[in-house]
Amino acid sequence: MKSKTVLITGATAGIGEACAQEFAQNGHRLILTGRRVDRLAQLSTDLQEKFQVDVLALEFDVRDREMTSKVLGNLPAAYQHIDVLVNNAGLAAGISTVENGDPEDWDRMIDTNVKGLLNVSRMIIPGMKDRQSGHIINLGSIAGKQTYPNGNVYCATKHAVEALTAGMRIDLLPFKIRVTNVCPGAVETEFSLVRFHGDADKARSVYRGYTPLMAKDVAEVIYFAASRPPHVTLNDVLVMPTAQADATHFHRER
Ligand code: NDP
Ligand code: 8X3
Repeated sequence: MKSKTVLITGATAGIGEACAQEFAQNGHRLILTGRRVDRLAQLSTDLQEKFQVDVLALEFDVRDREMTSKVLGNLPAAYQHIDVLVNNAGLAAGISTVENGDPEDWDRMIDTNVKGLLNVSRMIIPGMKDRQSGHIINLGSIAGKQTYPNGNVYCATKHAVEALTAGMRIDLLPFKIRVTNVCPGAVETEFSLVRFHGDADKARSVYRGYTPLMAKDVAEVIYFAASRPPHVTLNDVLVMPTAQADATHFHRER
């Protein structure tokens, strides 16, 4: 595909960072966002040097609607024409029954995964509508299709992403804007470290005994979706480790 401007939220780690690598190596101009400014700066420098692409790094929290609007409403001219938005920033916080859950964890998940996605999308969609082109790729999950024990609130946020993706697709249909839901199973990133509030042993145990997806595996799927010709949309992609049948069935060998 011709060179595009691609905005990736949550590019400081995991799937977002792998997407940045994937789009950069294919020669696309990037806008990378996240809260950890050191990582953003390092990644931007690395990609600029390695692939000679333009990179704009933007530090903001997608939960902060005012800041998100301010930053995305004042993009430098060269970055205003966004062709692809990858709504990737997201997290799970905690894993427990509802009555034992921490309401602060609920707020983090709902505010990031649902409202954060909306905060970013509302700033990017008008330009796409004006240009009658664009592609929004949302990070759903197997957790947006099924629920699993103690996953209640995280699963609810990813079910919301599924609904928002379908809703956006209908609303944006007259404007030739593609909307894709990419739904991975288990991917070994910082996801579980964040979910278990920094407990590395618990995080590692999630991926014990089988080969999970790597962030690059998901980034390649996202790049494939983004690089289809304009008349082709991948609406919904469920991508799983071979050792995972659904949200709860894993084949562990070790
Ligand atoms: P990581 O924890 O490795 O990366 C998450 C990214 O999101 C980081 O760059 C982080 O940046 C960013 N982020 C989190 N909260 C915020 C915030 N409030 N504002 C801005 N950026 C934020 O996780 P993954 O790469 O695994 O997750 C990426 C997406 O993929 C998520 O939406 C997740 O739900 C989804 N997913 C993950 C799966 C998995 O098994 N790993 C499976 C299915 C879906 P920073 O902290 O610097 O702000
Ligand atoms: C992340 C995958 O199965 O932990 O969305 O919910 S899972």
